[in-house]
Amino acid sequence: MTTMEETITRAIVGRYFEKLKAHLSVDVAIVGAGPSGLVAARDLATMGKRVAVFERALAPGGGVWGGAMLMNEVVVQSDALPILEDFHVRTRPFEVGYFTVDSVELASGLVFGASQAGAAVFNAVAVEDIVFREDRVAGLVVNWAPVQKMGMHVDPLVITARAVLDATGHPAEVVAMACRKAGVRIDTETGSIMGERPMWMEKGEASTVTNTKRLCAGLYASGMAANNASGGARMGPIFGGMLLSGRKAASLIARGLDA
Ligand code: 48F
Repeated sequence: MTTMEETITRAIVGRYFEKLKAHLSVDVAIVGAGPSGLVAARDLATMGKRVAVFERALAPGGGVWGGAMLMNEVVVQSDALPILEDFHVRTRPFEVGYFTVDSVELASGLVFGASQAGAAVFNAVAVEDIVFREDRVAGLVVNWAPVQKMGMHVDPLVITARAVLDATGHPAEVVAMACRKAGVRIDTETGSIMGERPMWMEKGEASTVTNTKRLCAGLYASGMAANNASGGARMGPIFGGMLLSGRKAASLIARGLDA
């Protein structure tokens, strides 16, 4: 007779590897489950693309959970409200053009929305390198986040992708790998990472969206990663630009895939 212990273990191992095997080769691999990555994931999955999100942290949601200085509210401008409506995240009007959102509802709503749309979110998985073949970014090299954190000498595995989105936030980790290890010239004024500028909220909000683009063959950047790559300003706890950046990234990537 099968014991309950055996059944539960078989269910989890079987279903996890089913999910992983279905995403070893994807249309879009997104690195980082912050606001821009999760909006892009939902939009692309809604368009019927096969999407996997790799997030180093145990809890997807990136920099949303803690609001500002751990006060768990964030601000969103009116032009990003349609995105929040798509995710069924509630807002409260503050002053003209500004709305507040409970950051726990926002983080959980973005994760739920991306998952429900069909994107697979692999949490506690770190991206440690890229695949670079025939002059393009062609996938990700991944490992369990605790393996990376503990500095264990364990070889990684590989996810192949038609497009990769760097949504890693401030460090722009994937773009940095492409520049450092593959020597690519990216589509910025200098051809390399220009570095994030100090805080200037209006400028940062606008540049987050402008800087969201394809940086080289197979590689796009969104959110703060896009600002770091192209020299945009930081903006702190206002999130409209992040959400709009995710939406723009999804539309650029979809256009690239369909071309
Ligand atoms: O930083 P993050 O929330 O990305 P974002 O979409 O949004 C930025 C805002 O949260 C905030 C801000 C708004 O004013 O400035 O910072 O640009 O989320 C990035 C996620 O990427 C994960 C990281 O754990 C975080 O959850 N991440 C970073 N590097 C890796 C990674 C990596 N190498 N592998 C996997 N995940």
